[in-house]
Amino acid sequence: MRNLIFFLSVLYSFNVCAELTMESPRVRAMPPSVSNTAAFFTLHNSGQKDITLTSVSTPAATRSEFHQHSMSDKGVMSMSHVEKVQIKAGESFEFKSGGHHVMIMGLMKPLRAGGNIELTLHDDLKTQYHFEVPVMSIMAAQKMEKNEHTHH
Ligand SMILES: [Cu+2]
Repeated sequence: MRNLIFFLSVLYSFNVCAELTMESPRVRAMPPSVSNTAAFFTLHNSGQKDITLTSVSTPAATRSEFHQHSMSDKGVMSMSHVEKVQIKAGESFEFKSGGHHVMIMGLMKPLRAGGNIELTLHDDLKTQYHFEVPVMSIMAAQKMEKNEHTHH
């Protein structure tokens, strides 16, 4: 019995990465002249501990960062780099247009709708979470966002 418990606890520790799941991932296809784009998704932390994401990387571009959009008093939208994104235990966190997003800068080649990119999220404990994010036309991505909102 003791061995079984040990075995289960080892299994459990290997399974840590699966505690962060990604729903509705999408990255916007851009015209070839535009070298930046943004990725959106909802993250769910099914684990017992909060997860603090500190950086993001992708082989599809030279640089990527967590960004946040905010509205000034004058109604001007601007975006800024976010150092940390905390996904609380048992909760979801939404990256959406007008809010948090993954800014992808310096695309190696234009993204075509129908393809996908690899995105790796890194936390403060150096755990890496790998995801595949489908490339969508802006219209398809917006349609998905609308559907999501009517669901909830
Ligand atoms: Cu941005």
